[in-house]
Amino acid sequence: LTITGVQLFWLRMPLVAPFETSYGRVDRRECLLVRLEARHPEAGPVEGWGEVVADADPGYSYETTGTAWHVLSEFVLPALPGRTFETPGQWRAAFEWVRGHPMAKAGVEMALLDARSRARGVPLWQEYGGDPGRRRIPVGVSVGIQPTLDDLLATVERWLERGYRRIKIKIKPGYEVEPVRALRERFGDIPLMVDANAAYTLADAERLEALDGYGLMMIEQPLHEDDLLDHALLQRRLRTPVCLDESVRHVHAAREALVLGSGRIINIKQGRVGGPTDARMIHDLCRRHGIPVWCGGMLETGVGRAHNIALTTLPGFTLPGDTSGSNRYYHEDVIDPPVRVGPDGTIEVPQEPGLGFRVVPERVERYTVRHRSWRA
Ligand code: OSB
Ligand code: MG
Repeated sequence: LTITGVQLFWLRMPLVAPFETSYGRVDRRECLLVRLEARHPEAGPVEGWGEVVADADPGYSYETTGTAWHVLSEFVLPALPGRTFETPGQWRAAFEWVRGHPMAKAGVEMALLDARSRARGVPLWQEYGGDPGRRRIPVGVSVGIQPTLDDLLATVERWLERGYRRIKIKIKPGYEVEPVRALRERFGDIPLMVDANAAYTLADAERLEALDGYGLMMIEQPLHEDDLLDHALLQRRLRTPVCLDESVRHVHAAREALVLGSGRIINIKQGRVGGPTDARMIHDLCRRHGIPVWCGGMLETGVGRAHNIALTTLPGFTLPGDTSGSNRYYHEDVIDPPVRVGPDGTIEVPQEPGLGFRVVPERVERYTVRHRSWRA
C-alpha cells in the first residue's frame, strides 16, 4: 500500500444534547478525520478513513483537537505521501519516534487499516483480527450528568426502551449514591455501572464504598489517571469491580494494573492507547489473564464508530461497550447509513470491505472548519 495523498479535516458537529461529565460539559464535538489515498499493486487506488478522538479541551486527557492537528500536520502527515506500508506494524515502527500523542497517531493507523481492508477486499473486522462468529455486537450507552434526578430517570428509560444492554451513568463527588439509588428503585436489577472520570481520591473512598451495595457491574476510573497504586488499595475495599479507562494509556500500564490488582476490568479505547495494534496488544494481555474488556467511546462520528465496531469483534470484548447508535449524539452523522442499534441492543457488524458505511463528502465538508492536504 503506497500512500499517494493525505487529507486532514477538523470537524465541528453539534450534539443532540449537551454531554456532562465530572470534568465539564460540551454541546458540540470537535474531532479530526484523516483520509488517506493509497495505491495497491493489484487493487489500484483506495481510500482509508480514521478518526482522531481527542476532545476540544484537555479535560479527559492532555491531547486536544489542536495538539493533534499540530503533531499530525507538523511531524506525521507530510512524511506519508510516497511511503509504502504493508502492515500496521511497519507504520508503527516508522512513527514510534513521536512520543505520546496516542489519539493523533491512532487516527492514522485506523485510516491505514480501512485502506488495507478495501485493498484486500476483506471486512474491516478481519483487519482487526476479530472473531468471524461475531455478526452482531451487544452495546450499552453512556449517560451524562443530568440537571435533576427526574431528567436522569427519563433519559435512562428512553435508552432502555431502545434496547441498550447496559446503562452507564457519569458520576462526580456528591452525585453518585442518590442517582444510583433512584435508578435501582425505578428500574430494579438492570445492568448498571458508573464512570467517575478520575474525580475521586482515596480520602473520599466512603462515597464509593456506599455504592458497593447496589450491585453495579463496575465503577469506572474512580481515581487519578496516574494512580494505579491507590486504585489497587481501593479495589481491595470494594466488592464491585473497578474498571480502568484513563489509567491505561499503553500496554505497560495494563501490565502494572494487572500485577497490582488496580482493577478487574479494562475499558479499551483505541485512541487513548495509540491505535488498533496497541488496543489489540492490551486485549491479548487481558485475555491471557482472564480480565474482561469492553470498547469505550469518545462521542465518535460514524468513522470512529465503524472502527470501534470492528475492534469489538475481538473475542475478549465480552462486556457491552459504549458504542451507541449515531443518533445518540448526532442528528446527522457523516456516514450513510448511520450506525443503528437494533431493538435487542445489538449492532450488526458490516461484512463488506472497508468501514461498511459510506463517508458522505458533502457532510464532511459541511462540518469542516479547517482542512489541509498533502500529496506525493
Ligand atoms: O470516560 O468513557 C469516558 C466520552 C468522552 C470522554 C470520555 C468518556 C466518554 C463517555 C462516552 O463515557 C462514550 C461515548 O458514548 O462515546
Ligand atoms: Mg470513562
